[in-house]
Amino acid sequence: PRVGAAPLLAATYVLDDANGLGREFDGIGAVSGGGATSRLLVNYPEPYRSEILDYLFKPNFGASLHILKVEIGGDAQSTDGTEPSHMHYENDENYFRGYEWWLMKEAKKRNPKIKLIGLPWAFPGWIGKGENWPYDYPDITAYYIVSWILGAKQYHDLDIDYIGIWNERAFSSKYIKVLRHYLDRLGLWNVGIIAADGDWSISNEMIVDPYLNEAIEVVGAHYPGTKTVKNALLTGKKLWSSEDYSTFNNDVGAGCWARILNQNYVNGNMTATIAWNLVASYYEELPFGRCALMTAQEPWSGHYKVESPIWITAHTTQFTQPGWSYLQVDGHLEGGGSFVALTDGLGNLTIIIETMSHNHSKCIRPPLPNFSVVPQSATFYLRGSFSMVQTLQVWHSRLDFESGNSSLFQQLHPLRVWRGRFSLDLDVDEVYTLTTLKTGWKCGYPEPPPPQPFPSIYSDDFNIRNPPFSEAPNFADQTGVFEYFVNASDAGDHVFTLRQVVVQRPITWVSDADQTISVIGNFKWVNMTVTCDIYIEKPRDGGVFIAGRVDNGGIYVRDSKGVFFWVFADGTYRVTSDLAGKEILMKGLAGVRDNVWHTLTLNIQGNSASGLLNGYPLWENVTISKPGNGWAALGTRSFEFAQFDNFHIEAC
Ligand code: 147
Ligand code: CA
Repeated sequence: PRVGAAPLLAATYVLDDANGLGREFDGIGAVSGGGATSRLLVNYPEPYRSEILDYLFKPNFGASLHILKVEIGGDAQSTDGTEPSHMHYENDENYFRGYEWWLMKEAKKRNPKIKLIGLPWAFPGWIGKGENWPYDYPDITAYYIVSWILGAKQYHDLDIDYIGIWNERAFSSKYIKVLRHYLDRLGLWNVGIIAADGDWSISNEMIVDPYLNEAIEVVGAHYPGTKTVKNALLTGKKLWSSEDYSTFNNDVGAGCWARILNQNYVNGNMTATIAWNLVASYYEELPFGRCALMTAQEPWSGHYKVESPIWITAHTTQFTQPGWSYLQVDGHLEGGGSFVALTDGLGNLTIIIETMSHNHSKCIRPPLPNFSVVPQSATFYLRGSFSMVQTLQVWHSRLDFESGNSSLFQQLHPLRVWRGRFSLDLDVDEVYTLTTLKTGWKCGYPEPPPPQPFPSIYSDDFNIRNPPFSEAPNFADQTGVFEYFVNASDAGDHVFTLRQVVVQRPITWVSDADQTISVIGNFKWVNMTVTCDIYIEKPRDGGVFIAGRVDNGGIYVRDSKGVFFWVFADGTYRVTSDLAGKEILMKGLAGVRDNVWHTLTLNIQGNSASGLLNGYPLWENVTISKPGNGWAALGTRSFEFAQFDNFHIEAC
């Protein structure tokens, strides 16, 4: 009853399967990695960790994702940190590093049908024999990738469904064919190749190279802006938005996600959409903080937040499955917005409608051309197999940008279909799911604990015999990889330590630093005392540091500033205000040697810093200006082995 308002725009839409169906639906998913986006999740205490995983993966519960895509760790920076490779060195193989194996198993436990995808962002240096390029030795690269797939099966009983080439970087037709050949030779026919996780341009080569076309199962484009290109359609392949979203997870992020989930098919014929990223489990001040479906960035408090994109996901995922088919419809609503309709071919029908307005559905990229959405009435005619449908379950969300009081994924009264038709009044910024399925569910868990800052007193002695993960809690590696290590022959108290293990510059995805670094703590820390036992392994020019007020990481790690206290195997020390070591505040002799344990202490108070070696003052009253706050950190001078023990911070 819109008294006094202009008559509501009214239009009709027909849903009919009599002339066949549209494309097969392949699922909605999310990416863990690219990079280190699940880093803090693994150390959540129970029951919160399981709750978060349930919200993401459990069918008919929350996001109920159909696809999980993970990074194949390459020992290099891939956005919010590094992820460890299963082959740090040429003769090295270990399928228990990092957390992606664990995450894939947790996803499978909840949904045995979830599809798994692996994609590298970076590669260990040996793959390129010194060149920063993974395609000079395609057999080596294929062997490395196929090993990851075989390791997934052998050590974790995980079947990988799809494998990618090189995230957002060049592809090589030669390499793709070699990879396909390796897969086939090993009987991995069921592993499909997705290419090339960048723009659509690979399709230009596919349509003139039948062997390349044959090798590829899915053309995957990133941030396609809901559109595809002619040559991609001409390949005859499945088209996916294999990475999308990457938008801050407030209601605008939810609006972005709702719009592209529908319109990637409506405008672009894409049958899967994958969000970067799954869960924001990295320090929020790293790049793209909270650009995830939900947030779980405080393992120390147990606090997490199920954000609105989770419930937008549920509108699709709870009511359709990979293997269903889209109906042939235009999908544009006359008053703006879109709809898709899907069927299992057995009489079930799911319709998802979104009416997101322009300003409430902008994604991080690409720029969104203008359009308008108005309140409208939509009448749907159900024909063909659907003419028998009598009632539809109704699930509804309304993003409210004025009150901030959005209503998310609420079940409304079922809708009667009268003589094969029904009408719906649609407002702006709404999502409706109309479905024959009665399995929809929204319940959830009690509120988790409230947020807390990172503890201001924190220690780790790394004394753990069988760690559940290869990395110590809360350390977020930004260049290099820091792993738990056992010195079996150590007679003293350094049997269990943390060791930096990347000794050759990787084939990078972005500009990793020339030093290695792992950050930890609270970005807002100003004053702090950091103490750590250190052990340089590399003679002559080897060196390590501890640091405070570190102000950058992720793809910007090379530019990190802070207060860095270095000691070197040649017996000297330095204090610098940058990771690169160019801005020297103080230097002198320390007497530190390689292959001996020493204790470093860095004390930063106001605009002054001091350093201790083995408990004795080494340098004092060094004046510091910028940055005013940041994380604590440790690391090495180059890609070299070094160990750390008895890490301790007191900060405020
Ligand atoms: C993507 C990466 O694949 C992700 O790992 C993550 O870094 C994500 C953050 O938004 O971005 O890479 C892109 C970087 C730049 C563009 C597109 C994707 N771009 O400018 O179009
Ligand atoms: Ca120890």
